[in-house]
Order: sequence, then structure tokens, then C-alpha cells
Amino acid sequence: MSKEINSKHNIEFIIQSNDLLVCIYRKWYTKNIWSILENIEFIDHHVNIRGVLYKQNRRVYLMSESINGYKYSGTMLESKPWIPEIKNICDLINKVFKRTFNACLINEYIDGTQKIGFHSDETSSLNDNCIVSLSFGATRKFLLKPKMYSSEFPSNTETFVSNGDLLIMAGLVQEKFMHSIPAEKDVSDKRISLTFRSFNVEK
Ligand SMILES: O=C(O)CCC(=O)C(=O)O
Repeated sequence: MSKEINSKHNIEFIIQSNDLLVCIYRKWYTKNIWSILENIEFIDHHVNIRGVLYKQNRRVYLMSESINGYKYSGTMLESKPWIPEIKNICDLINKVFKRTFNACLINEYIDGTQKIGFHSDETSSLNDNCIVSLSFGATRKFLLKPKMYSSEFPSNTETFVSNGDLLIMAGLVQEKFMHSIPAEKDVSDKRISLTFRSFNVEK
């Protein structure tokens, strides 16, 4: 087992049913790569909502050599080449979880004023519905909200993501749920999340 990951798995199942899985491997990644993450030249990305461009309340950076960019919310975020350490993490996750992730969308939340509202991720350009997020820095709340409340899912779910935690969303999670990292006025530290996805390769 690689020294970068914690071999004592502490898995927390947040949602688990036939076709849905949300779980968190607590303190999964143990290596300190903060200085590498802090040197990323994050981008202020804009999204297009009903013809109006809005600056996202967080900065982002996309790494991939398989796609030219990721189109979401009406605009395109261009891919940059991999940073070797992050490519190594991608390879490690692919090996451990038997996936084929080929892109990493990185989110930077400067402090608790920055957030991502309830949304589900665009999966039509993915060849695998599984999305994995690895957290660094500040602990933040992570919320899940069913698109349709039911007897099985009658309410929203709240958990948290901390430094080194690996969150997995698989199966029909994007179809049936929305997720969010809400604002938290008491959080003064930065959080950076690496979200790994497997895109259909562009010809
Ligand atoms: O920061 C995170 O862990 C979640 C990010 C997210 O929801 C997304 O990139 O779609």
C-alpha cells in the first residue's frame, strides 16, 4: 500500500442504496501537498445563467490531457496540463478504486464566504458517473438534498469534509440528488478540493 494513503480505512456511508452511493474515506490521503496546491494559478470562472455571466464564488482550475475543456453552466473551462503530483494522486485513486479518471477539476474556497450552491454535476460528457473529491485545508460542511423527497430520502443530509477526506459520489447520485458546500461565516481558512472525473475522450 502506498505511504500516501491511510491503510486503516474509516469509511462513513452517507447514502447507500441499490443504485446510489455517497461515502467518505476519512483521512484517506496523508501526504502534505499544500504548498503545491497554493501555487496553482486558479481562474475566476464565469457561468452563463439565462444569458447573464456571473463570476463563480470560488476559483477553479481544470487539469486533463484527454479533453480540451469542461462545458458546464453555459461556459467552457479550458484544460491545463497535469501538475505531476496531482497526476500521481489521480493514478493512485484509479489504481485503488479501479476507475479511469482522466481529469481533475480543482476548487479553491478562500474562506467560509466562498461556497458552491446546491447543484448536480453534468454527467453527459462522462463515461463513468462516479465523481471523487479529495479535500485539503479547512473543514467544510457538505450537504445533500434529494431532487424528489420520498419515504426513503425524506430530508436533506449534512456531513463535513476535512483535510485528507476522500468523498465518493457514485451511481445515480447526480441524477437524484443535489450537493453543496455552503457558506460558513466562522471558517477563516482556505479549502481546496480535487474533484476527479472520467470524461469521454475527445477525438
Ligand atoms: O468542493 C467539493 O468538494 C465539491 C465541489 C463540487 O461540488 C463540484 O465541483 O461540483
